Amino acid sequence: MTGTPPYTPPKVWTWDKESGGRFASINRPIAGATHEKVLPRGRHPLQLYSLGTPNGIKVTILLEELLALGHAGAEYDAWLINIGQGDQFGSGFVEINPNSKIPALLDTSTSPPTRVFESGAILVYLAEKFDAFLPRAGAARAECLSWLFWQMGSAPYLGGGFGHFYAYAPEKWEYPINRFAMEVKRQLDVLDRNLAERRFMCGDEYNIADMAIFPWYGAAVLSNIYAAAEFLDVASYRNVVRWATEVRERPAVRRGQRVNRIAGPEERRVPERHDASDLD
Ligand SMILES: N[C@@H](CCC(=O)N[C@@H](CS)C(=O)NCC(=O)O)C(=O)O
Repeated sequence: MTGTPPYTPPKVWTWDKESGGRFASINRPIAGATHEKVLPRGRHPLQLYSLGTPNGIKVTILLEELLALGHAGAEYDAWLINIGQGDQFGSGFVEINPNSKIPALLDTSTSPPTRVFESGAILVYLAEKFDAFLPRAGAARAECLSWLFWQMGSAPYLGGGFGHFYAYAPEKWEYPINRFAMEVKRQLDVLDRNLAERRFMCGDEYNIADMAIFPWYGAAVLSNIYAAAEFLDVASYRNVVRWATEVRERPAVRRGQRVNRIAGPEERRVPERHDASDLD
């Protein structure tokens, strides 16, 4: 009925075979470094170690927005961490992110340098540092943080759940695809209802909640991620499409989306960024 092959879990799980899905070669049940590798450092105060994925571009979008606002202190070097080649398990990267996932930031303007990992923590750190794109207090700040944390909790169902089973698993199994398609459609409806009343996620002001949600849910409605646009009927979430289209047009969003990008059209790839002119 479900198309799921029969499987009886053993008493204790052991890592004795690869799952066969895409990314199987980088998945491990243990943390820590696999090899010694010192991270490179550039001339700017902010050193970003990342890749142009939805989680990575949240940070480069914010950095480009800060630079567009005139915050020269937001100049940054963006170094490529190629997760397909296991760079996230190098000793230098693990020192700044023990969780071995991009993005990770090192702020060398503090003494000693400050490490920040998890995209949401990086967005809050930078927004506070430059006092921009995050309301200072009260209900407006609570609303922004609520939507920011909504993204952190929700996107794993879209990517690790739906995307994994619809696009990357070795076979199509009805049970997990059903379960995660239902949840992703519910999430899109949450966004759609919110954006029916508001121009941006928190009202009239664009902030880090939009920057966090756009790379995942904007891509879901505008970029056919996982080749699932028709399957999920994304066009029916009209308010999300309207919002995502407006966010996509922002010059800083266009710039940020190209940083640390190693896939897609050649002219949109900027594997490393060390100067504004790398994007001009
Ligand atoms: N919750 C984390 C998720 C980061 C994440 O999942 N990064 C992925 C790329 S989008 C990664 O580095 N994967 C490498 C791996 O799992 O080994 C965040 O928001 O920063």
